[in-house]
Amino acid sequence: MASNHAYKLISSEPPGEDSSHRTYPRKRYWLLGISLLFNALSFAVILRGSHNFTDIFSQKIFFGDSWYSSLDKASPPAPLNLWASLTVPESLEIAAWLEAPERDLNLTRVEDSVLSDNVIFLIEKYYPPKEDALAYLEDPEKSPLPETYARVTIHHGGRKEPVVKDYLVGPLPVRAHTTMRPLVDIYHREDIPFNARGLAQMMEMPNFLKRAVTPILPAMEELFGGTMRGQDDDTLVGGMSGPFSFDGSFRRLWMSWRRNAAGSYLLPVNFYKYVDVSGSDSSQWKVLKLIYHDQVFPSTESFLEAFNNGTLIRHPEQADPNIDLSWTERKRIGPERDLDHLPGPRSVSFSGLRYRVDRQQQYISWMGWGMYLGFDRDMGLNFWDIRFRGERIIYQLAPQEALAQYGGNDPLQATTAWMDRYFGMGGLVRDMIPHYDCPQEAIYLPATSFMVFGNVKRDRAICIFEQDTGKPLSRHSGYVEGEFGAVKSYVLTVRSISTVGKCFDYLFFLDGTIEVRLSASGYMQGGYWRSNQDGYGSRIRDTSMGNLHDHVINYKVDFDIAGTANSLLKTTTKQEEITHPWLDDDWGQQVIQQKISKEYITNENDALLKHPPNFQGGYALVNQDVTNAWGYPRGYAIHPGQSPVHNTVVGSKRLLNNANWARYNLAVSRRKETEPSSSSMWNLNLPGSPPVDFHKFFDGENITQQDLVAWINLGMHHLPQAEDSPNTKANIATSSFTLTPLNYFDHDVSMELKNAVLLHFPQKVGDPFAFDDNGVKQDFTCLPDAPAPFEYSPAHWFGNDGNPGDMDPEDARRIAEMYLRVKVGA
Ligand SMILES: [Cu+2]
Repeated sequence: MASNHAYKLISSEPPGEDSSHRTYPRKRYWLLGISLLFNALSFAVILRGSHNFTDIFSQKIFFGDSWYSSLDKASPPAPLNLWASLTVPESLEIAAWLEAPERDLNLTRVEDSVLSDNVIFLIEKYYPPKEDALAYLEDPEKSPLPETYARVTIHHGGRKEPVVKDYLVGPLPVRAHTTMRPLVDIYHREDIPFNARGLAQMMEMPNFLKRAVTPILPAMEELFGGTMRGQDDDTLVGGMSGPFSFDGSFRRLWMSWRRNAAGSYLLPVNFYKYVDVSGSDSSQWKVLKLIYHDQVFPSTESFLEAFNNGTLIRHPEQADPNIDLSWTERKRIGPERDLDHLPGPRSVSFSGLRYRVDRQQQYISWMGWGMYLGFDRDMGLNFWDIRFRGERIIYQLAPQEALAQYGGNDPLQATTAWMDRYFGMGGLVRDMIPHYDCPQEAIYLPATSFMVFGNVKRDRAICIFEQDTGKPLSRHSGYVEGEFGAVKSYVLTVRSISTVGKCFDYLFFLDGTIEVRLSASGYMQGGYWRSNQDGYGSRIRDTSMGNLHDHVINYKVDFDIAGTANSLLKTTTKQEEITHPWLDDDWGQQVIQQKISKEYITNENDALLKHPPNFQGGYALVNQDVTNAWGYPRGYAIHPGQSPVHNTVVGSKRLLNNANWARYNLAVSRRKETEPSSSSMWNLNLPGSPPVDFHKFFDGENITQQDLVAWINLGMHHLPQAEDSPNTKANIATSSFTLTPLNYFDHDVSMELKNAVLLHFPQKVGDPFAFDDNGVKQDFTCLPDAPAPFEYSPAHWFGNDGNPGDMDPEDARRIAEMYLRVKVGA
């Protein structure tokens, strides 16, 4: 059996969760505090009289983002966030309970394990039943606190028939009647085949590659002018494609060799291997096929034979060890632009931040909005109990899955259909780069998620900021008193960035509108350019191309419009030709115009939906039993935003039944505790028999006045182009949908905002307009304090022994890049 590298954390501080929050040494904190206090006192002198000094001081205006506690605390409707991640001590306690001999699980700590051991893959909060949660939110004092449960995933590699199992452990904290039972009722199959498992033993693949590559090392070094000997300066690395399996009966994948430089994803060398990595004994893993520049070899031996006897058609241009790879770097290039040596504008909340955050409970409120934040390993940031002006609109808003299906004229691209949930979009959330990822004055919130080697805590996992949208929310010019004015438009953004650069944005507007937006950036997964790749993407360098692919991202929106009983309203506009007797004028009696028709979709099976052609009409969730003042059912409409696409490809074996949600723009189903998500982390590797088959949610049930969930997609048909090099740009690779009140109110509620102006026409010709700004003066001034110095720190790891420590950078890279960049084992 291959030896396994142990991921031991390098201990940095004594145990204790809170001790590692700080990124500044304590002494520097004090100095910073004293200097800021002095600044604040100085500024107090020049502040306008209308400013209450303590108000200013209590906000964050003068301080960098470490001073969260200065932000005014929000008041959540119930004191406890039911969806908060488990704390490090909580997950350690569960791990200890699982490891106890009486559980009989025969567990090995993952850092000391091989594939044939039983290991804990995941320990995570299991969200409480909605009924219990709603009762608690309704009356937190009298209602019992819902019991806490954890979901635990164990890789039973030690069994004769290795298998992956999910368990429900609880109630928590661990006590006498805490039990564990298989968690099966949320899946469409009993067990997860071992071949579909997540990545736990990170060194198995590098060690296998070492074995696989050793016989052909001289050939590869000659053909590619590179090395892959398991050294720090290796110039070639492997990269895999998914899925790894169809139904769990095997685990096989295509791998590509790439230059080990910045953006290796764009630097393939046109050499591929199909490898069998099935089962729990990695000594049995083998290479099944090799392809060098379209020459197919059924074994390593036959490849070597061709290499040695001269029948291999070589491409010597690749053997040059000095190929210029600098174009994939992100270093600045090109001419300077006028005035670009100056920093651009940044927004400053001169009057203090206008939102409130309960950092402990992760609750945010702003301008009538309120919401709890949750965070999980699979998909990261999610939202609970989203209320506007005191009423719940959405019980849960959560991303579900992100697929990327590729095309190409090579074995890797033609077979890739990633589903990112597998890798753990939450676990792979990156600390924001302050000022560059979010505005300078953004508030950052931490998130903790379990990532096989322990808990990873990121101090800047989530950012929150309010911005002026730069245009009015509503306005009208006019001459009659009361009609000339404008309401300013502000938006609160809550953001998290996952993997290499997927920016998940949730924007809250003053009129009750929510925009869900995803912007993607980072390096593409590119292929080796040859003329026979035409039609599958674009050449972006001498031998590099970007390959055609579709992104589709699915979100769960558990609406509660004026209660949980909701219906799906379809609105269509159509052209009509109509005659009226009163139209007997110069134009004739016939008029051609458009007309609205509305119908309720009553059966779930009819609720797998596409946006209507030309976007004529749309869909909304409404409560038929609760109407607004004008007799319309109160509702929220789902508007397509930018690039509202569904997946182009239907029927591919690699996405046969594991991403059926991607066939539509949106779908609406009855909400069930047994259908918490449209996907699972194992769906990637089980397209033929997925743990969650979305189509099974749609079983003919009536959806009239029921608790409904809208599953909404956004995405992008990514036709790469030269400007995707080195990175895809977030302005173009953006997709969104909007949820907006539809007769939910009796009028536009943003008219209640005081950040508005009403202009009065002058009495006398030539006089300036009089105005009413509701007393909200725009002339707050002060010199904002210099932003905190730029600093960026690695995530905090808490090992499975509970001790905090630093991750060796190479281990951190390995965990972050998983199968996307695999260096040969040492
Ligand atoms: Cu893309």
